[in-house]
Amino acid sequence: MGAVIELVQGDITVLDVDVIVNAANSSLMGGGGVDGAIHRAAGPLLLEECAKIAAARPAGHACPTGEAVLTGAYKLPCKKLIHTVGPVWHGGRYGEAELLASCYRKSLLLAENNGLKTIAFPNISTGVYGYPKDKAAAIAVQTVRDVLAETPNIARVLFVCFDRENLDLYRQLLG
Ligand code: AR6
Repeated sequence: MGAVIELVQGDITVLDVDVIVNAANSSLMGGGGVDGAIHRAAGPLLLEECAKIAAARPAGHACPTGEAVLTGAYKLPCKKLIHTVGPVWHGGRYGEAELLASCYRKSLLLAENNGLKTIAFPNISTGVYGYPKDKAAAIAVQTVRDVLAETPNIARVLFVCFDRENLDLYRQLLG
């Protein structure tokens, strides 16, 4: 049985899925955009858990770009959070595509290995980090389709688009 891929418009924090993915930065200490929205909705215990993870790792490298970390979800309706760090867009010749694909891949594998069957992704790197939305959407959809072949327990993947441009791009790619 293949997983279902769905497109959703709006705020990822309200979704009642097993796990939502956060587009974090490598400090894991919060920020703006979807990261800010997730921390506000989850409450201060999320930052406490992130600070503990950060304290055990090299300064500023709590989660390196392209990696993913699992935490509790606290006041959010989902069960868990995955924090992943997308690449900053520097023109496309600095491994950005591989790093962005790695965010989707590592997040799906982390969900699979923790028994989380439904997962919602924001459009990683397409806000403050400046990744061109068309290129990022193509990588997101292709990577998720590829990795789902290795994650038999994942039943549902939601792409959550906050802005209209991303929604239109994903609609085209998903048909
Ligand atoms: N629900 C779903 N998507 C959202 C929401 C929301 N509530 N809010 C924004 N988006 P960004 P990045 C979309 O900037 O580019 C933070 O400061 C937004 O429209 O959140 O990966 C971190 O701490 C965009 O399409 O993340 C990092 O420092 C997408 O989420 C840095 O930003 C990603 O935009 C990460 O930058």
